[in-house]
Amino acid sequence: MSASDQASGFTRPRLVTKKVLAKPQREGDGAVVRRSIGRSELKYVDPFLMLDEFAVSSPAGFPDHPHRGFETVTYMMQGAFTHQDFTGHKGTIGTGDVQWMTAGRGIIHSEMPAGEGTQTGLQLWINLSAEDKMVEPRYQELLSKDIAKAEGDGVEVRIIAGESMGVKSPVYTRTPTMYLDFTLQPRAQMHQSIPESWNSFVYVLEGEGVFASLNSSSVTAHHALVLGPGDGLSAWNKSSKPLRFVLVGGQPLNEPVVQYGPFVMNTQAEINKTFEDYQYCKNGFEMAKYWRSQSVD
Ligand code: FJE
Ligand code: FE
Repeated sequence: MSASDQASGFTRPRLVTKKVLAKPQREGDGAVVRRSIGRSELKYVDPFLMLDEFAVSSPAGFPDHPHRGFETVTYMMQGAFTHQDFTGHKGTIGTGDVQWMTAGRGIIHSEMPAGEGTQTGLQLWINLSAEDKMVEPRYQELLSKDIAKAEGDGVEVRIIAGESMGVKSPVYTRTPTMYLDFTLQPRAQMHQSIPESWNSFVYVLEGEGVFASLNSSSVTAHHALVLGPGDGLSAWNKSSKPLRFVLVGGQPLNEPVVQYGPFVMNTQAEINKTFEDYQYCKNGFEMAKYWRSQSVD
């Protein structure tokens, strides 16, 4: 065991089992996303259904659409997004802010860029267990200034969910989840423990990094790396520019998944029921009857 392993307390480093490049594709109304989790080569990393890196300029965006059965986590990288939902909840998140939305039994909302130019960020979809799929919708909003941070030895981490370097996020994760945003200066390295039974992946945002084993080749922006079994991850920045990536991990649900776009349930019968609820504005979709988002221009 090396000194750094001892410091972070893991002994079985995870290796990379899959590397996927997220190429730009169109989604919503004229928006462009780089989808990593959720594309055909990487359908589901239980409990994670989707990871999109979005880049959107007005008038493109994600107009009125429903969700049921999972959570969406929106993390702004640059610029701002305004969301409005059918319960009257409305707000704008800016650079570095996080909106953690538990859609549960049902949300209908719009998500539209709020500023001039290109607004960028990440949206992660986390599945809910059968037990939690029909919970009341809930928001947890974290402003950038309130996000827990830790730093040292050329490493800075923003703790969206979970714990790193002894610092904990206040976010409540119904499906136990870690979501860490690391920036490594040139020559810096990181060692992060990850619960052994969890699935985990890395998504590279900026720069290039060496992940999992020191002799592996470096990985550049827009790549997702699925990690294999083990209890931690190491990464190194051997380049001359900062390296930024997110490390996401979660306890697998090990349940059947039947997805129809924005509805994610356990069985086809539940999906059929969801269509019915949506169509007839029932069981969580009551407010859909007359609601339309307002133009934010
Ligand atoms: C959605 C197509 C979509 N990625 N990233 C179908 F585009 C969406 C959707 C999003 C989305 C929204 C934001 Cl703010 C960022 C995204 C897809 O809204 F929900 C379905 N069903
Ligand atoms: Fe949405």
